[in-house]
Amino acid sequence: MDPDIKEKGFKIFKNFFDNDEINQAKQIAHKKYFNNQKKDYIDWDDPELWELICNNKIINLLSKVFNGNFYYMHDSAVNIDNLGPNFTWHRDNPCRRIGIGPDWDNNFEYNVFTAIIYLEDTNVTNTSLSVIPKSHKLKFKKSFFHILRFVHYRIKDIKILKVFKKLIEFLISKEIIYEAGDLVLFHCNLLHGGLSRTNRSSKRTALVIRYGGEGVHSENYINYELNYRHGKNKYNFCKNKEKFFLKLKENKIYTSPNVKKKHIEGITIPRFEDQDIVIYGSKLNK
Ligand SMILES: O=C(O)CCC(=O)C(=O)O
Ligand SMILES: [Fe+2]
Repeated sequence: MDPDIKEKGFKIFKNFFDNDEINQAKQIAHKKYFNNQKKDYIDWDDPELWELICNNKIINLLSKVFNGNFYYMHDSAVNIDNLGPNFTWHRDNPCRRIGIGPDWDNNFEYNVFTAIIYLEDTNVTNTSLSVIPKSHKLKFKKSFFHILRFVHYRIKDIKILKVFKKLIEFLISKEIIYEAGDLVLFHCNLLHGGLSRTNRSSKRTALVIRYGGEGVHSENYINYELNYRHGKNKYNFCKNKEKFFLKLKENKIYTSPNVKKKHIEGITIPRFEDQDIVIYGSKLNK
């Protein structure tokens, strides 16, 4: 695995998407954005999204990152999201509490990744990505940064402690300023979060796709995405999934989404996950 990603947990690839690819992704976001009333559009059924999931440049990049086969984790979205002022970091993997559950089994290197491609500049959206380097490693639990992160989490809604929160952010995290087309690849168990750089919330549009290598971590992720979140429900509404699966197979990134529901020790399921929002797009103040 790329030593930089292995060590810090993330890597930035500047100007990864060209203008055509950026616009293709933005179109998906717009179709979703205007979907709420009619509910007749699902991005997972859209060949435009399949193209992006199987994008040659992404696949070539991942071939270098993974030592061997890798697969689509049946998890992707192009969303216009509202990043609020009560920022704190999160992990994307099922076992979000460090050290608890199979994601933290040190016998198997953690090999599930989030690929996020930003479709607008930080300067335009007033948003950025904050990451805590090395927080994907078990030894992070023993560091002082782990405690500071916990304090930050506990005070995230307390406005008068804003300066203190900013100080913690300054001490333990790295802010990634992006331009449209930049790709950030990170381990799903790295602490990260979308940051609004103003006092109010800010909207940003991004394409997020998850890929994983062989082994238990990918199996665990798919079980989580399909059986505990809304993956399976999404496919229930898709009309063309067989065509999509064929495309994934052609690109050698298909693994079956039909996995039996298994208990995951230490699982965190984000609260307030509304099925309609996940399937048809976010309800924003339009
Ligand atoms: O908004 C961002 O920049 C990060 C998004 C994110 O954390 C996610 O989709 O899991
Ligand atoms: Fe995330």
